Amino acid sequence: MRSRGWAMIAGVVAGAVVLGASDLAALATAPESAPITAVGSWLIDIAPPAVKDAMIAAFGTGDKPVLIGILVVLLAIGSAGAGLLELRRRWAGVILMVVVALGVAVAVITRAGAQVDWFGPVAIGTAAGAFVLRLLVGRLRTARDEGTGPSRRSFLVTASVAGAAAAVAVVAGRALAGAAQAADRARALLRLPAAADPAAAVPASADLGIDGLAPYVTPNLDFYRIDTALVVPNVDAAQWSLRIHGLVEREVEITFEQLLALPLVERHVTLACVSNEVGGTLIGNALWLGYPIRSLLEQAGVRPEADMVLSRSVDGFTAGTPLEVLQDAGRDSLLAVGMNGEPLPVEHGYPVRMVVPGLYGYVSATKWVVELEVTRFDAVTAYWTDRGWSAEGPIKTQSRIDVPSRAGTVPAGERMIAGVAWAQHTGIERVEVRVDGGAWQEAALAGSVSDDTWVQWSLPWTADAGEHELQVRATDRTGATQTSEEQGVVPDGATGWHTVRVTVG
Ligand SMILES: Nc1nc2c(c(=O)[nH]1)N[C@H]1C(S)=C(S)[C@@H](COP(=O)(O)O)O[C@H]1N2
Ligand SMILES: [Mo]
Repeated sequence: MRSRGWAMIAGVVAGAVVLGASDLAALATAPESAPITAVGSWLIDIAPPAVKDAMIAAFGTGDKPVLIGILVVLLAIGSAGAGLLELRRRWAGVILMVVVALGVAVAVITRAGAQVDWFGPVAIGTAAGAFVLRLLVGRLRTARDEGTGPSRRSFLVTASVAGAAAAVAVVAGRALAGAAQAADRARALLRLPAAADPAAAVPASADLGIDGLAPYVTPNLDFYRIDTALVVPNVDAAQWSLRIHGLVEREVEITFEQLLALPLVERHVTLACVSNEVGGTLIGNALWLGYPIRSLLEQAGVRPEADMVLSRSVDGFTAGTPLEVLQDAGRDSLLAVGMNGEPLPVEHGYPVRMVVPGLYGYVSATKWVVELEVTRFDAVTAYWTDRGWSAEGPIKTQSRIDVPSRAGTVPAGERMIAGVAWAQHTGIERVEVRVDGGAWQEAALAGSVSDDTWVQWSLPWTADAGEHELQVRATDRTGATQTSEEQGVVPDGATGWHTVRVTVG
């Protein structure tokens, strides 16, 4: 191989050293200060909505590993370029690294909760990488100028050692960062109090027990996850507090201990994401334990001119929720601490999140929540509103066919068509199914605990061999039937009838 090829390898090794050294340094600061993570979360913040929506649509919950992967590839390409530059001209590659590092530094310091010492990882990583680049390209140059072998050999030895050290540092850094998650350990030790106002028992009739049909209550591990956090916030419950301020008579601040000492209620609520396509799976039903937000707002004394609560997460995310929904005595809007009988999983908002029946998550379900600002819709905008989504986000009535699934062939004969339907806080009145554009047939509805959850439905079907098109539509308790008009998820949720084509054989 010619010197240029080796110089590119030198660059890639130096890039790996940047990653390894900065990951280790980030152990002393915060995971969010690691360069790749900081740049990734910065990109998430500034990405045009269309790009974000496409990422979620294409990769769902796997969008973050894909983003990290893209950044690592870009880093490798840029580093190879730095190697070439350095070979052409002494210091040129190092200058490229420093310029990129300055950009990364901007990404780091604009993260929510950033501290000055968060510059440490990028500085240390760049210094280590630049040192390795100079060393390796220096060896190459000597070999080239002298046309001798030994220098090339010492290049290979140095590159291998640096590369191996970088790999070990990346693996160790990631592993130690995971182990250092105090939130995981504290959560494992936490015992939540029993609810003063327990949930209604789930009737056996709520689960039809059909293979492939979403269970009435979604297990925590299967619950969809959507958020902008590249690394899950690691919140110390002992340090956590929630501040209620803004258009209030008196500011209220509540600690985790105080929250747990309040009379808690437990309710089943089905959470849904506005990015859920028709037929999509960004929806789940869980049993939430928490304290009514309405009672906290009462303590603070809301001023009459207010009409919105801007909830803020420790990670900088915000949601704007209509005040009247949060104050509604007939609606259990919760400051939740428990999910399906456990403390909130860290990725679902530990220690505290919001859950509001009937509203999409982006306007209501703030995870790792630390602040409620009582304000006005005409005074402030929330995270997704700034990115082209509607300020208000009531969940649209929807229905989904889970069985039979699109994949594979359905055996001919007596089958069940089954799925779920939801109109949170309004309730599902009726679900209808039609086959091959024929007459609508009413499906049987399973049981449910309240209008705040989805409901399973089923319809027996005599399946004849051939291709068939199945469609579903739901009618809510206001009498409104889902529109057939297809609308994408932007700006306030998808519409249309879920349609599944199956082959019966
Ligand atoms: N801090 C924070 N909270 C957040 C979000 C976020 O990006 N950051 N996303 C919201 C959105 S869009 C949805 S749909 C729900 C999803 O909650 P889950 O991940 O527990 O299912 O969380 C909401 N809360
Ligand atoms: Mo969402």
